[in-house]
Amino acid sequence: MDFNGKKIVVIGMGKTGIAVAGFLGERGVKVSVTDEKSSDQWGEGFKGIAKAKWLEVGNYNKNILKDADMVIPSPGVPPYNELLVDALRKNIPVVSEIELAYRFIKTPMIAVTGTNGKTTVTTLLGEILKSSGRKTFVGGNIGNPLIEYAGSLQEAEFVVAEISSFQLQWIRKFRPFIAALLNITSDHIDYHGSFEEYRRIKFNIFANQTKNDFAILNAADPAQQEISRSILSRVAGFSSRKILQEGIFVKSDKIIFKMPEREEEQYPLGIISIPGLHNVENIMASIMAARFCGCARETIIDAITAFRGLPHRIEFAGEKNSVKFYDDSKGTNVGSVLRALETFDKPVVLLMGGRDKEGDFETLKPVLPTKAKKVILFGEARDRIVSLIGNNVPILKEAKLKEAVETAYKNAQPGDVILLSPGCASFDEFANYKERGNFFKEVVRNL
Ligand code: UMA
Repeated sequence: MDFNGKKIVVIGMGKTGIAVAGFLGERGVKVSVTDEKSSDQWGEGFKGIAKAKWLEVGNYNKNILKDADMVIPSPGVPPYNELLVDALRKNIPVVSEIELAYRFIKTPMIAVTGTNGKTTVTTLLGEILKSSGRKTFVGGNIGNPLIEYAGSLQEAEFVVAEISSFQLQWIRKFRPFIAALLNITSDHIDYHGSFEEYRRIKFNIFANQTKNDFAILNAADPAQQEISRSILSRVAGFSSRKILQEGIFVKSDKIIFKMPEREEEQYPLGIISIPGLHNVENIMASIMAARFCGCARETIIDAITAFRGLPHRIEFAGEKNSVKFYDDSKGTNVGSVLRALETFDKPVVLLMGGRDKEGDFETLKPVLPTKAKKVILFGEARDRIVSLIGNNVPILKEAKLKEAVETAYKNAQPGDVILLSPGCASFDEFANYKERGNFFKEVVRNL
């Protein structure tokens, strides 16, 4: 990319926008930044670049696009944002931060996407590679923008990148040598406009792969199987539900990995300590990616055995009078609520709610009577959820999470499980899902 004398507009001054502006400024670009919030609410890092000569702070309106050669929106800026729409109308190239980073990253990249499980797979794969003695950068949607690595000395042997649909929206050449799509269920409809569009954007992860690359897909998902026909790279499927001719699958108490021109390998299911069939799938995708990177089976087994999962994902959060509490605050869509419910072998008291993302809560209607004893709804989304899940399970409503937890506890009996799996974003009450999960644990401690 030739940046000489160019003007690039960066929209959004959170983690991504600030890192992108710094990266471009150091390379001689005139960077114009803007944000819908006032500058006192911009990310911490802004102070570090605020006085740079190459920086211009612009108002949040179309004038900022004057003479722009490129626009780089932060992931949270939706495609219907009026600055973006205007940029496209004026034929100004719009690219995402991961696209920019990709153009500069020389290290082989493994990209992991999916509605749920991507942080788990990204983290575990990073652990496996590191235990194999491979220096690895783990980044992307997980928290540290890829552009930070692009601007560094790039000393890693592999980059493992968690990639969201928001980041895949504006790619052109982004091409990971291994791309994994774990699953797709409804999410972020408020951003993408429809499930079909969300799915189309997710498939972008394979768009530029060639025959030397690997595509890891869920072999039990008909939509993914359909798309696999148009993927140019080598497709490797995983399934926890059916035996595959090739790929990775579960057979009795083992995971079997079977690929042409490779000896069949086995991994005992007993090495997995994180709960649920969805995590078996996450582990299978991680094993395949790790083997394609050349990690040894024994090292993979050791790393999986040591992996205890991540906070706020069906995490045990304490016990009071024989009532067990689980924090699944990361469960921000309906698919993840279903997975969390499936993990327990008896009906739970379910805490659900927060800020709605136009979630497809009607999917829960047939499941709740068998999986939940009671549902306590809270937050902005509570009334919409009631209208979609029906009344064939007892429902109570509270405005805030604290009261919802207290009501759940009052309504629980010894031996019950109280599960926070909100199926919604946290932003109506909290800064993010971590803050919500930590608050939940604190309320539980104080009951
Ligand atoms: N903003 C605008 N106009 C808009 C929208 C936002 O100006 O239309 C401004 C906001 O006022 C704010 C800034 O943009 O100042 C925030 O940008 P951002 O929301 O893109 O947040 P970043 O801090 O850059 O963090 C992003 C990802 N956030 C989102 O995708 C919403 C982080 O993922 C990611 O870790 C980080 O880049 C580094 O790559 C978070 C996330 O919630 C964890 N991701 C979603 C998810 O996992 O479901 C996709």
